[in-house]
Amino acid sequence: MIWNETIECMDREEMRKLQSIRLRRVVEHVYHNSPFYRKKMQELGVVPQDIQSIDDITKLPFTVKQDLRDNYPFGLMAVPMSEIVRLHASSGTTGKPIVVGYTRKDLGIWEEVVARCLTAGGITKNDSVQVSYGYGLFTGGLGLHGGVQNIGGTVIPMSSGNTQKQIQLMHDFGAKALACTPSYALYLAETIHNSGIPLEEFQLRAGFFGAEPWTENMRKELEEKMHIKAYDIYGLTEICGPGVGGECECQNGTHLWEDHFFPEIVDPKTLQPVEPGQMGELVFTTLTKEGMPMIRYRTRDLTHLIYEKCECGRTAVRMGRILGRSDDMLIIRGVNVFPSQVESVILELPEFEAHYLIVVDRVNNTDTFQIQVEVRPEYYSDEMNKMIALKKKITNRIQSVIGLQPDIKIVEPRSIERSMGKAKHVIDKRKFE
Ligand code: ADP
Ligand code: K
Ligand code: ZN
Repeated sequence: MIWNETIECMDREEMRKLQSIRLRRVVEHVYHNSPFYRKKMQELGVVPQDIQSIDDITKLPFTVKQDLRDNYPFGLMAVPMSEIVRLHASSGTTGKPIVVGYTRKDLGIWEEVVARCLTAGGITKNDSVQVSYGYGLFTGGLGLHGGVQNIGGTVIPMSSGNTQKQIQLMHDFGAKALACTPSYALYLAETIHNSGIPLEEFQLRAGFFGAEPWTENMRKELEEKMHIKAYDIYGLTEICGPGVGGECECQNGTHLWEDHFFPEIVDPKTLQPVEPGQMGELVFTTLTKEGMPMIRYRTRDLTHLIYEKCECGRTAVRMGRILGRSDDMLIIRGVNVFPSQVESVILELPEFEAHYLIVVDRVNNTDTFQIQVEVRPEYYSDEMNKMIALKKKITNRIQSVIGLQPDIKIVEPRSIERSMGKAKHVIDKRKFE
């Protein structure tokens, strides 16, 4: 099932023509209506006439998160506030929040792309979708909400939290799909299991998980725990929110809706485009946004793009799993570590749950690398030897994958705090020195 076949399956040359037309239009728009972008372009000596085709995109300046902070709150709006019908914001980790504004047309585009994602995951107007992303300034809740309504499905606007009730209503209302972070999905799965209600009494068959990095092993875990198909949905506030891309039933990369959000991959150091298919930093240009267009926005997300046509029939470019944000990369004793690598190893071992916490510190001028991980109840034992053997097993495995010996702390089942939104997997105490 394809929501917008003309676009999603468009011949790639045709797509480039469409992107070229739209790029010219958005560049005109920001040059004339956004003092911020006009100034940036003038600094590079670029005028709208220099941008004729999508290939000219590399002539345009990059935009970074700090630009949004420096222009807080409304400095990047390219339309009068009377045209802005919705604001969203992301807290970020430090400093001022990032604020984005949408015109009515922008909201329509958002509803369109989320509809594509849901349809790609097999959801139709006959289905109900429980939206357990947070509602409010965070884009997750209202983003999915708009998409479900657009396809004519039944939205169950749960928001996050109230976990017992989530389970009850999911059961009673017969939700076909669940949309939330993978961390919260894991928590919900555990709660279903503990509720004593047999899984067969739920009608859930798909999950739309995103807003944080997750791994293939986490997908397997969630699919097995809930008897569903788990689909990736990707997005970020600056570009529009969830729905910038979504996975199809082939589950082989996340299709990016490149008629609206043009993706590039650049080397994060040199900012030059990488060879097609190589890993680098994902950069987006919004081709159709009115309220707050983004030109070459650096996401900090590390991934690669796949341009071959997908088996589902869509030609829309696919993105590989996001390794993490470059900001999330830990450098421990000189070794680069992404939390997603740790997650992947933990989930390969049947004895452990997907709940973990990485604690990094510096003691006597040396980095310490502790991983707290929960053992599954059926493997938990009072016998010292058994636990020591388990610890050795996971230590060796992580050392061989990451190249760094961790200090493993096996903790009791259910002792690591559960997350209802984006999970916090790292405590880096070195930052507070
Ligand atoms: P914040 O910056 O406060 O976390 P956002 O909700 O805008 O606010 O977060 C967007 C970021 O979340 C993305 O840039 C990416 O790092 C991460 N993200 C979103 N969806 C996914 C996904 N499906 N897979 C991996 N990471 C994701
Ligand atoms: K308004
Ligand atoms: Zn596909």
